[in-house]
Amino acid sequence: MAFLQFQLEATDAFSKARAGTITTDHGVIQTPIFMPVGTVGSVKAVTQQQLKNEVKAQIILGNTYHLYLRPGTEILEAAGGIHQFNGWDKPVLTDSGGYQVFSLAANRKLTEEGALFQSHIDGSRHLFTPEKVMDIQRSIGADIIMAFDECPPYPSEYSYAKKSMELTHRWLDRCFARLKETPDLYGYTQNLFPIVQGGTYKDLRTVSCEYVAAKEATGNAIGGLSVGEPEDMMYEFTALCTENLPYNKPRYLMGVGTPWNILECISLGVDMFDCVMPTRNGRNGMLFTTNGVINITNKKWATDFSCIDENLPCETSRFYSKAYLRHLFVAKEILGLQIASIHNLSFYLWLVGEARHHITAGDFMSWKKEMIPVLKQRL
Ligand code: PRF
Repeated sequence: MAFLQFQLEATDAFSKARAGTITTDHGVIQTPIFMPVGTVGSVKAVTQQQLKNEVKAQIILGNTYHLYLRPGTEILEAAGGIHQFNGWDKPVLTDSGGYQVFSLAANRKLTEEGALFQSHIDGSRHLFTPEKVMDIQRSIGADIIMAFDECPPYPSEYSYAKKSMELTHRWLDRCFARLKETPDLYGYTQNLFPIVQGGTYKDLRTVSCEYVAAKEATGNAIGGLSVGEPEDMMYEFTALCTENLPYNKPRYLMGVGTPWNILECISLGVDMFDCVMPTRNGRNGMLFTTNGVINITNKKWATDFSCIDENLPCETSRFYSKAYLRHLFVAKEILGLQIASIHNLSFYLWLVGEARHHITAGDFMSWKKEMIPVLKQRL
């Protein structure tokens, strides 16, 4: 049992894109990779078998905030950790809860010690500290665990972004200290990824990258982006961060994004992505396909008996017709949510797999240039 390893396999000559392999105690991940979001230990509407066989997911995400509130660490520990509990035996990453406390919980209060909040489920009061969040992530047992951070909103004043970043850095030190004092509970190694913050200020981002890089973690994350800033600004700050983070470690851009965001950020040197978009938008009838974006509830699909996407290796995308899926959405059948979620996730995994293929083949940038307008098309 060992810390994760990152092997670079190919680098693009015309951009900063790279193809690599991450090896964890629960298996390998081929990068660039998209990680489906399984907030409460379940990717909404998709079974673990479907994730493996149809979506071809290699790693999924969980959220500390949700898993702590329900089912709680006692049950997770009794199960022997998240992999044993939900049956997903491949790699898992958990977010630290900082971001979720600030987007979901009521009566949040931030102090040096941590974040006080009330549960969005029953109003009960809790305190998340860096130490507590490390302990919870020990109990959950993900292969990759995230540092406890504060993600300032966009826009934020310089003085606020600076204070917030400094707090995130002090919390980061406490996360590493706690992790060192506590053992892996389940016989495999957990990897702590620090998170770069610093809002939309270049000097702060640079300082934060240096602080994070000095931790010599097995991988590093970029937080605080895709929080409402213009898309070009998100790219600008992603580029600044990838330039200042270690070259030989995986870089994870948190909460990004659309299919075209992902291709652009791969070209900027990002290796790992997660986003609720394929599942959440899928449940609202928005489908991402190899030909463009579809609103499946639209009348125009009522008699289109062609399959959802003929170009994907996913059986669900090739088996069901657009007309049938539209009918399921109109009739509010739960099968519709399941098919849309499986399809969108399969599309995202196909997209990063194709990106990897083109990086290795040496034509990533020309492929990306051709692909983006097609992906953005509204059908
Ligand atoms: N921090 C953490 N999780 C996150 C973010 C962050 O900044 C974001 C921002 N896009 C998404 N998820 N811990």
